[in-house]
Amino acid sequence: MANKVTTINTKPFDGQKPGTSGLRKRVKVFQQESIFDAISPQGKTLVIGGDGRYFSEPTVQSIIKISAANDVKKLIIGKDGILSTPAASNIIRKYKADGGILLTASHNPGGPDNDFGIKYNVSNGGPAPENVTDSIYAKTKTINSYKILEGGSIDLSKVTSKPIQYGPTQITIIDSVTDYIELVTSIFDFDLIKSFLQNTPSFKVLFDGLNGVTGPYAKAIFLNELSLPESSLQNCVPLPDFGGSHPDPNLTYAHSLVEAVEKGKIPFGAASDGDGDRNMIYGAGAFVTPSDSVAIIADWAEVIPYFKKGGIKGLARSMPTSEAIDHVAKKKGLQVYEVPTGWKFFGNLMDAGRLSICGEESFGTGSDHIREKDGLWAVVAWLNIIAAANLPSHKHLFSSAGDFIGINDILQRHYKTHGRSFFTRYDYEELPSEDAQKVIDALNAHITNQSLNNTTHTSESTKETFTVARISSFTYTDPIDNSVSKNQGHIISFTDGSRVVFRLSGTGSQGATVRVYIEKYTKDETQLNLSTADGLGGLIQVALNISYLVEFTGRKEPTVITNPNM
Ligand code: G16
Repeated sequence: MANKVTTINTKPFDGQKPGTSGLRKRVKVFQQESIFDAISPQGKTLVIGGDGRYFSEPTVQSIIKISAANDVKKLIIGKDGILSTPAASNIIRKYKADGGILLTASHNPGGPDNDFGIKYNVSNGGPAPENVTDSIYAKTKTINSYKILEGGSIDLSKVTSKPIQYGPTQITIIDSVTDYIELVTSIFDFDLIKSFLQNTPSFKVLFDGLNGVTGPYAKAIFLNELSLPESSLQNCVPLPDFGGSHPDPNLTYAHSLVEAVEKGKIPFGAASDGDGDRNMIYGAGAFVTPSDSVAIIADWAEVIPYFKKGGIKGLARSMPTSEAIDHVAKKKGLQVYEVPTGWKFFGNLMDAGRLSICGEESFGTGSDHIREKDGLWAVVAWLNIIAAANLPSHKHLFSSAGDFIGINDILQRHYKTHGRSFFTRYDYEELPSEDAQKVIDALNAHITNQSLNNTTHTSESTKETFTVARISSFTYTDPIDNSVSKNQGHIISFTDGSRVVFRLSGTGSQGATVRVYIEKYTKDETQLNLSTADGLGGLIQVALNISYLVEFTGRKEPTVITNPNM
């Protein structure tokens, strides 16, 4: 079918450094040149998939040609070039591939004027660690040619019954959904969930795929496996531009879910992002912060067959994620790890058998069943927990008088047992890089001069005072391979245990994004039901005052607030 190798001249080009998770750029930038041959894939088996966003199909065809010219042994490609990020991680592991190329910019918008992205995952199924992304980046700075094998396009729309030979490369097109459903149904108690749903007709479920990749996976889980009606799904047709929306499951961008849940008073709503690794859990009047979500899943893990059988080896969170999971770990006598932002940092701990459940405040939750976060996994975990909470063996733990134990009952019980970490995140997106850097430079100066320690700050609005205990820059030493990751965010700790974290996002495609994470813990029963804004009180104001963020950036308001009013 194909045999002539052609060398295409190219030149090094700027700005190709992979961020927190892969390289994300405007489509127009990617159209200029290719970086694929930087990963040296000779003799390897690679999995190819992605969220099906605009520009995916031509990119898969390019990858096929470049792979064949580089003597890749085997390509396993999702039908239509589609594999959700968690499904791809599973395929890499299940079929013992050497790695995978995922064409996704995650939750970033898609379409000709929006973002495209490329991620390289390694043989454990997880995002490439920093030493690998650094070597890819180095290659982009010296590249002067790449090879392609001249040949026709492969029909990606048909699952192959036997591999297609393309030069030296065998190509298999697989169903995008089957293996993932097999995995998920082996993890959770689907019989229990199904029986709870059937016996509790007032417990309505709504899943919003935000027109991302999860639609077909959600259909298989909610309609086929759980026999829910079609009305329990919305926006479950994957679209190359996500229907013009921003496929990010948070209260700002997943308004289609929030509105439908509130209008229909739906007890259980959930959404996932463009590539299916993020999730949001939201029932009528009850929003679960991602930090609370992972803590609650960890607390209830024994009702999930996968953990009941395998045990819990350890817990983990990214540094800016609230310490809610730490309180669960303490009660259960489990080790909890604090890693930098980026799912890639959990991989070594999982591979070493030290970590079972982990999560990030950025709507990522997951476990060691794969090496990526997993949106639908988290949604089914919550259904499994709710179904178990409604069994007589657990129901007596709750004082609720309603028809069933729902999201809010579980949250309230959790806060009563473990205390509550009020948490929010302010994002200042698409800032000029120089302005964002001024914020970081000023924090660095405070570290150098130790000028913040023991200073007291008063919020103008609430008159509360907060005293700084210390300011530090987060450095992580991986306990498995001892690799060191520096400059992973600035932490200002206060004497009352509150924390404020500042960091630059590594996933934006335009300018710089400053994220401010604000956290305050309470065990005071009279405070547990406050709104996030009231729970955090004057701390937000104090964080902004200390950093001079408004003055340096000219932004009076953040672009996105996670968890604004709940
Ligand atoms: C990626 C990473 C996550 C990280 C998130 C936010 O998520 O996989 O681990 O928490 O980015 O990163 P940042 O704060 O640097 O923007 P995704 O869903 O975009 O792949």
